Amino acid sequence: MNDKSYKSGYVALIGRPNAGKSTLLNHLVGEKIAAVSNKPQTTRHKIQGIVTFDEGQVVFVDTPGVHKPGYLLNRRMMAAVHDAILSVDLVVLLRDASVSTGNGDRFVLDLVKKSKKPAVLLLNKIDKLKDKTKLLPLIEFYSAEHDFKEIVPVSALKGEAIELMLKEIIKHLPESEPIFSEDEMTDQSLRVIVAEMVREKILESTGDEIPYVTAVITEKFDESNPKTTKIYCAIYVERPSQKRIVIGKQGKRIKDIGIKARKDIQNLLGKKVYLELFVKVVKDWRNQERKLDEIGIKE
Ligand SMILES: Nc1nc2c(ncn2[C@@H]2O[C@H](COP(=O)(O)OP(=O)(O)OP(=O)(O)O)[C@@H](O)[C@H]2O)c(=O)[nH]1
Ligand SMILES: [Mg+2]
Repeated sequence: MNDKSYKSGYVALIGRPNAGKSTLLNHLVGEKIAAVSNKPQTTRHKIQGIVTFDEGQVVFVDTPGVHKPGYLLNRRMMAAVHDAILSVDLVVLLRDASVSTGNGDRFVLDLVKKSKKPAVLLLNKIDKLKDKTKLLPLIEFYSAEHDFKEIVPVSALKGEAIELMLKEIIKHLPESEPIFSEDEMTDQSLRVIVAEMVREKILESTGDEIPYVTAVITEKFDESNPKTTKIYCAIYVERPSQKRIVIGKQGKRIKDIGIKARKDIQNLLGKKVYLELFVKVVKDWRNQERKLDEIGIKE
């Protein structure tokens, strides 16, 4: 590591909900550490993913999608975005290139501009574009609006152009020793990752309302048995009617959520897992400071 040209730094992934930030983070670290779903507002707090390679180390900071905050939960989510932008060396603006530009896109662009940080634009989901010339007006629009260091069309899902993107990003980071040791992957505890895997499966298997009113917290993580890790997670909802939805007819939905989450958790731990889920009604948790602290959505 005595090579003078070694570079490292922090890079924030910023964008609208659903742009593909967490998909990119997971691809970069090569493990599923962040929940991904087709529902907006999947990510609720900052998640670091550390990528170490020959030329440098990049600490990517995944953030919640930029949206108008209503509850205290959402205000904290947006505070996490601002905090991330302020604390990094470079900002990556991630934009879903398969949808047309709206007010939300302009709002995020303004955030990036105001930050005065060096910025790279990623036009994501290019695998969805049959006609790649559709990228040209987007590139024109963004280059007229801001002096992006680089503009790279990518597919986070398929892993297209990700190596190229890393090369472009590293150019703009300071020369420095690695920040973390080579084997480190994330700042998230296993408890939090596990809870996020469970929440992801809830988002996948429920309709539009439930995702917003659900939180998951790992209450017990018992590794005393070397063969099987026992994990107990509480699922918060706000009303008894929502509890019934999450549990499903004869407990079918929650069983299904448990089976799918357990599979992901076993993959991550490389070990057998016993997973127990239970649903708690916690009225208005989205506006309760203490509950949010407990869940890990910090001020
Ligand atoms: N086709 C395609 N789909 C993608 C790509 N990247 C992400 N997606 C999908 O887009 C949806 C949203 O992905 P996420 O990674 O959760 O998006 P996000 O930006 O983290 O969203 P929030 O956490 O809500 O801000 C998921 O269904 C992903 O599978 C891509 O490159 N191509
Ligand atoms: Mg996300």
